[in-house]
Amino acid sequence: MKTRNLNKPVNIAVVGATGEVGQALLSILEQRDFPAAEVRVVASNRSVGKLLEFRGEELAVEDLDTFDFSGIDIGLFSPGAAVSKIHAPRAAAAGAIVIDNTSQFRYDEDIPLVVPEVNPEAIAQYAARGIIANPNCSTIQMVMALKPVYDAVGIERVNVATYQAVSGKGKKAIEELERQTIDLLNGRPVIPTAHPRQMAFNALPQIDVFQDNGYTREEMKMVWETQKILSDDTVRVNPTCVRVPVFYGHSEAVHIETKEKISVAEVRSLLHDFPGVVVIDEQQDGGYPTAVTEAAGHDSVFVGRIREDLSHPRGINFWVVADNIRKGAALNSVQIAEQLLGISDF
Ligand code: 3JN
Repeated sequence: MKTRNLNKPVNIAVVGATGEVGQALLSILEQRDFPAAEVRVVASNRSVGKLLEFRGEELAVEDLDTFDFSGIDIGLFSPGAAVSKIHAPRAAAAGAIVIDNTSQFRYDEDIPLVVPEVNPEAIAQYAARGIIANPNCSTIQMVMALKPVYDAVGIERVNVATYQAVSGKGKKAIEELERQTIDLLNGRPVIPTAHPRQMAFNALPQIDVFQDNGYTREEMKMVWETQKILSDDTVRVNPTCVRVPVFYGHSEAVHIETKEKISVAEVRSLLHDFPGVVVIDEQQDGGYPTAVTEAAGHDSVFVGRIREDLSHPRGINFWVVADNIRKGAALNSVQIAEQLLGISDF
């Protein structure tokens, strides 16, 4: 692998630029004034020639199949796992450092899986293959809230139920929720295509495909990724992932069992001090964060409803919301890139 000089404005390729995460990558690079000399937008040949706006300019989408990554310093990839499988190693071989948003490389031992506030030290391991994996959205917001408690008193077990927005499934899923909502309000029947069952006015206990053990792959991602990010296979994770009719922002009800007893006040204070986390926990009507009112369009992970588990001597419960497309995907990738450049500021 070639080495890159990252002490100068860098050349960036956004791969999968026309998707939900790709679009967010562009707007976050712009908002954070990322020191990019050049930004190229790359996607499948269906989108070639489409124009995307960046820093007041129109960028024409280029064809991933023929795109030459030499000259690219950092590739921000979100094209789907099967596509990353082919093109991320090709980009890395050409000398780019790839930050990949798909599940393709997350579980490979020699690929770091990084949430910059949680395990920034893992980034250095990118040198082996030139690829850094970005975790799944549900994992990212959960480990942001677990980490300060884990460091303080250890965590034995995590029970989590997610309430995930349709944007996690992409543009077609967003459009289907819009269409179904309108159809149902107008008394018309709905025929699901993007979601496995009716999505509007409903909750679906399935995200991604079923595994042999009866869990879905989204649920198993939360198990595998939490253990890898915390570098601790002894943390037991028991997830149920549910899709809800929300457009942007995932919510999670998290129940943890700690190794040593910790008070609610201590947990609140640890979370308050943790970078990237905002605590809203007023124990009155509406005194908690929600996906739509706090998370959507914002960068922080919001935590509320912090309380003792009445059924366990070392149990703590809380509620976590975050924008699944920003901190759950694009923002986390850009923060990894900032770490590579030594310009992170949390
Ligand atoms: O559904 C969600 O809310 C998150 C989905 C993420 C997702 C969707 C399709 C394929 C992923 C992911 O990031 O894990 C993948 C994948 O790369 O396997």
